[in-house]
Amino acid sequence: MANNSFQVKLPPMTVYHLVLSETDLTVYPYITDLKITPAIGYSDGNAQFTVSATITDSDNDMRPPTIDLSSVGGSATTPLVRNGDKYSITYTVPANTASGLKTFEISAVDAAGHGVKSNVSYRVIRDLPLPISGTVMPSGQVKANDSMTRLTRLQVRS
Ligand SMILES: [Ca+2]
Repeated sequence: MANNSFQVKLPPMTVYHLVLSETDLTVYPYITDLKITPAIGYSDGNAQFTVSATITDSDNDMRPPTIDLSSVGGSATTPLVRNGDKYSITYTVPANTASGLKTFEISAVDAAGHGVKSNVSYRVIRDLPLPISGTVMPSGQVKANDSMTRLTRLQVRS
């Protein structure tokens, strides 16, 4: 040991528990600016969202980061698309996805087994189409046949 420095050579794909100083933590992958846009959408098969983040690793041994999209019918290890330090994925929510709040976990691991995870949430709303059948009234208005809808009057223009 010279100049307070030392080297630890670790085999890849092995998780080690090391006591690290604060300085050594910079060798871990690091996620910032994580966001999802938009954060809400219908399950009508047309809704898209984009997850983006800045992910860095100071000693450049990070493996490709992934996102778990299994709660919306995607792969649990969907790769993020890289553009420099920026990573993103645009995904279309499949039709008939169960409504509710979904959590997507972004995961970045490096060759030494140092890992970091971070979450974003997305709310899926079930699409309830309005009934389109109705009765044309003498006044020219349309009265919807479905009593469940609040659309009870609709002006018909020629
Ligand atoms: Ca690293």
